[in-house]
Amino acid sequence: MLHQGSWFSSLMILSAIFSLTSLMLKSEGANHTVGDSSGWELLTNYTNWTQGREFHVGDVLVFSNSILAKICHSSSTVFNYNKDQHNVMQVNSTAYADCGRDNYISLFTNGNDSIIISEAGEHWFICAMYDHCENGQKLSINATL
Ligand SMILES: *[C@@H]1O[C@H](CO)[C@@H](O)[C@H](O)[C@H]1NC(C)=O
Ligand SMILES: *[C@@H]1O[C@H](CO)[C@@H](O)[C@H](O)[C@H]1NC(C)=O
Ligand SMILES: *[C@@H]1O[C@H](CO)[C@@H](O)[C@H](O)[C@H]1NC(C)=O
Ligand SMILES: *[C@@H]1O[C@H](CO)[C@@H](O)[C@H](O)[C@H]1NC(C)=O
Ligand SMILES: *[C@@H]1O[C@H](CO)[C@@H](O)[C@H](O)[C@H]1NC(C)=O
Ligand SMILES: [Cu+2]
Repeated sequence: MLHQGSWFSSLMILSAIFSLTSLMLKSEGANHTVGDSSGWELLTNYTNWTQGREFHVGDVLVFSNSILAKICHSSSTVFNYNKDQHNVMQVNSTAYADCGRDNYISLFTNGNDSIIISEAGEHWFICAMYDHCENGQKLSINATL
């Protein structure tokens, strides 16, 4: 009896530790480098990039430069996306679909923007520079808790 009881409480403690650990790991939040090695640019299909990827509240979307551009400018500070060429505009689904730039939610123009996903659901981002959005520089993600 005593044996069984202590075995049970050990199990309880173990499972408590396990759920606490996974909670802590979860609260850390993953970094998603948008476009991976391509970064935030014109030639990447960001719908493809989201395939097989999970986004959770607390994760961070990092909009930065491509690996190639990093290598080309390796000795300078140009590790960011070219902010004369691109930006990151968070919009609603309508503006995502028609590349509307008039009523945006937020605008990021740093060249190295880390955007924390603070809510579950869909989030839409476009590049509002030139005709980049019309040419497909847009990202839609669906985040879960
Ligand atoms: C995400 O990136 C930030 C800033 O570079 C870093 O401090 C943090 O540890 C990273 N998180 C993970 C889970 O890699
Ligand atoms: C995106 O994926 C589709 C289908 O999987 C493929 O046909 C297309 O070439 C991909 N586009 C890019 C830019 O990789
Ligand atoms: C870009 O942002 C990341 C994460 O915040 C940081 O680790 C990195 O040093 C930044 N790079 C530049 C060039 O500012
Ligand atoms: C997006 O915002 C525009 C402008 O405020 C609005 O007309 C439109 O209905 C919104 N779309 C959705 C799906 O909420
Ligand atoms: C990106 O690829 C998807 C299929 O994965 C396709 O439906 C979509 O039209 C493509 N977008 C562009 C801008 O080519
Ligand atoms: Cu752009």
